[in-house]
Amino acid sequence: MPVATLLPFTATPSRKSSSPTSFRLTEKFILLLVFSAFITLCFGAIFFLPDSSKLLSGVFFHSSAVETNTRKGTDSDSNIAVGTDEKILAKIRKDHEKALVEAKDTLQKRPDEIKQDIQNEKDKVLKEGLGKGGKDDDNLPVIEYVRPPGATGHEPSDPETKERREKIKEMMKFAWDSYKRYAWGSNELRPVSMQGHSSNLFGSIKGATIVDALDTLYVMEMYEDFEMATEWVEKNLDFNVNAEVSVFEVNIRFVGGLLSAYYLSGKEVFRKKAIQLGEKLLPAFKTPTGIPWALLNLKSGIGRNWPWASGGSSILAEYGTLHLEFMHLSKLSGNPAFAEKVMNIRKVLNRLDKPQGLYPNYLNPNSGQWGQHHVSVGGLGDSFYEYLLKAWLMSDKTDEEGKKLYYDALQAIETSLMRKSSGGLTYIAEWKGGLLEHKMGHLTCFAGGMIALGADGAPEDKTGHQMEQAAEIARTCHESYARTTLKLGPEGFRFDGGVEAIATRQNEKYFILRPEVIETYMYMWRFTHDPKYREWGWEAVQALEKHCRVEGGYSGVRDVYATSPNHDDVQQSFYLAETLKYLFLLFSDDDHLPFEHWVFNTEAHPLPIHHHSKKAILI
Ligand code: DMJ
Repeated sequence: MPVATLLPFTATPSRKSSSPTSFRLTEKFILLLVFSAFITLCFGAIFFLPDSSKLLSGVFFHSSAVETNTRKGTDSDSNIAVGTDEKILAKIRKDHEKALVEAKDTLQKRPDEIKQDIQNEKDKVLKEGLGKGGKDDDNLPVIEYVRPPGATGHEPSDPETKERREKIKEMMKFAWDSYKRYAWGSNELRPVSMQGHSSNLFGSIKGATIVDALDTLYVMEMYEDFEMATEWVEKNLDFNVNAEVSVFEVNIRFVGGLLSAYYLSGKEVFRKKAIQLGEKLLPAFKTPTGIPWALLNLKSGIGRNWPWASGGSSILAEYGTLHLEFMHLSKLSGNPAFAEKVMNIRKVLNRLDKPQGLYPNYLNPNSGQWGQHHVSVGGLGDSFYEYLLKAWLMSDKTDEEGKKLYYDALQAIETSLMRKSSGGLTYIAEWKGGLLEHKMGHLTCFAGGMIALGADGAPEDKTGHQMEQAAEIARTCHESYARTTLKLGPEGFRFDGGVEAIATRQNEKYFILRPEVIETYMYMWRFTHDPKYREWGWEAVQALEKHCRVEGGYSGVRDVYATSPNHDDVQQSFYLAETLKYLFLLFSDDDHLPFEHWVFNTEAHPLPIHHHSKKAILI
């Protein structure tokens, strides 16, 4: 068969007529090969390329268009139809060529480039959203939620640890179920009288236990209860109350709890509620210095200070424990006001002289001057120091000012307040107008964990030294438990009058389910893996079970030196937020809420670290 007869499809009419024999046999063969390769490529492109839907729609759409046009054409249109056919053929050829070029481009891309293209498309869509104002229905910026690593954990491989971890979860279940049963919607539970309890710290805001417990339910994978709590928050959590609240307590428990619940679950309702509440707290900063009031009426926006606080002062641990939450509020709301308020507190403090480098607990918000010179790393002072360190850590170590303020303050504490008893116990005393009071509060015991957490970044090779200090404080606080009858720690213990780590005054002998000692065990365990910290934690679990567990939940006790417990009938919300969470983490692997990605607010609500190098939570 002459090869020429195989060519009518490719040779153009002009070529054919002018020189039918102008192709040699080999040329014709090559042309045939090129033609077959072209057809094969077209089919390959149609069926196997990632963007095949586009190609298919292109090819099939045009094919059917040809068919439709042909069908539509009448006999009288035949001349026009010939011209149209040529045009259509030319278009088909052009589309095929275009598709081939696109297919070739895609094939040449590496997988990471393809991924990047997809990301760019996504960003474009989000930016278009932002272009329109970038606001959602609640007028909040559109945020792409990314769950930070370690929000959930897994069972430890060691059977004893696994069993202990399970036990803590059972305790949480009992505390939560009891609250659900007898006090649902109230702030706290009265586990002896089995009814609700409301402290005036929260005004008439309700549900403190629900909000404080949200993240613990999540980290313990109690998802049904988490959903139930979420629904309550959605339908009932209301801040439009005509009542006075403690700005500090509402911030650490409610704002902190809502923020953590948002970061763990990604549920928008928590972001929305946290911001709403944050906005309600802003009027507290309307003072001549910007140092906030301790108490605020959420409806009128009128603030004041505790009547007992020296000369109308604001309290260091209260105005100094807003930083972490407020920085996150600015991030999540796009409103810089929150961050500005807490950065201004630093400015005011920076301008003041500090006696021996120490921060007095009282500061007058009108004059900007210190009140009574009382310094404490326990009540009234404690979490101010904690938030300096954590502000630095949460900023991915970019907040150099926070870092310096923390290590300078710790140095002053070491020099002026840290002492060793004759029996060899290290403690942090309190300072009143230049005189030391050799007393340490249960609250002060959090400092072991704080010092361990900061030891790694300590200047001048002090890491080892600070780890030793942290371990010594943990030991002292353990002794304060071990030296009682109930094996639970007193509210305050002394190192004078011939005693060490023992409460001598009746009003310091109570235990209200506080977390600080267990918090320190958890940090010490993470940093040292010394098994004694888990053992000490387990001792506390046994004491809690024996003396605090009652029919309707867990209760504090009035005297840890008594032979049998006298219950105070309050299941504090921080028992679920902190004590049980820290216990659970003590018996969990380190990759559950790892310190590289999370910091805990002072109520043990985990907040993510904003990693600047990576694309983190915010777009
Ligand atoms: C909690 O509300 C917080 O830990 C706060 O910083 C101090 N007191 C209680 C728990 O003891």
